Amino acid sequence: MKITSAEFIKSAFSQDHWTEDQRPEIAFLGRSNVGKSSLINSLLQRKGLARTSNTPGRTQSINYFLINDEFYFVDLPGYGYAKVSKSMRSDWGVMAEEYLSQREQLALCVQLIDSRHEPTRLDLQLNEWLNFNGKPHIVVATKSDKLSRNQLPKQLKAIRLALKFSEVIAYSAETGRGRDDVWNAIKAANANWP
Ligand SMILES: Nc1nc2c(ncn2[C@@H]2O[C@H](COP(=O)(O)OP(=O)(O)OP(=O)(O)O)[C@@H](O)[C@H]2O)c(=O)[nH]1
Ligand SMILES: [Mg+2]
Repeated sequence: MKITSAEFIKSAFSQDHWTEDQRPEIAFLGRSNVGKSSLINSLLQRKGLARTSNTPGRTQSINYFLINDEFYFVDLPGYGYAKVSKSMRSDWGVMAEEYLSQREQLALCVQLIDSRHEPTRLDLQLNEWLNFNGKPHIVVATKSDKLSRNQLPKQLKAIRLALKFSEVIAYSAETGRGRDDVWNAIKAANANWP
């Protein structure tokens, strides 16, 4: 994918701050610290465009990036960081849930899962929600560079078993592994967009 432009547009803290045009949106979802902002920077090969940090919960707003003037990347707040509680709503925040359920421009959800661990309860809950609601999505297994050549296939198998209806792509923001596969999924989603 040739990136001719990638710019930060805005941070939205509520629904009336969402963008107002009809360009398709690719949303990045996953628990705090899983590597959402790093994935965005790595796909765009722009260091520091989306803010990354070692402190979980860094991204608190919905952040819009306009790519090639054609589509948006949407960096959503991470879940599983705010207080522990029962429903996805209180665990994650009303904002992300509203966005996912109401956003008509949503062309693809990219769900991130840490390749080193089994999907968490909230990962499974989100994945079931995406399937149940018929939201187009792929799963990206992040930080694959932290696993050995023996460990990675085992972990991928376990993740694929747990998320049986989703395509899972191993990714590393350090090495760029999986970059072409993720871009192909994004291109396909944009091509299918009306
Ligand atoms: N080794 C390695 N580290 C990674 C990778 N992706 C992210 N990290 C590290 O993981 C930490 C969290 O990454 P972020 O991209 O900020 O995670 P996030 O999901 O955006 O986090 P929040 O915004 O807090 O929800 C940072 O220290 C990154 O450098 C990867 O592929 N490999
Ligand atoms: Mg982030």
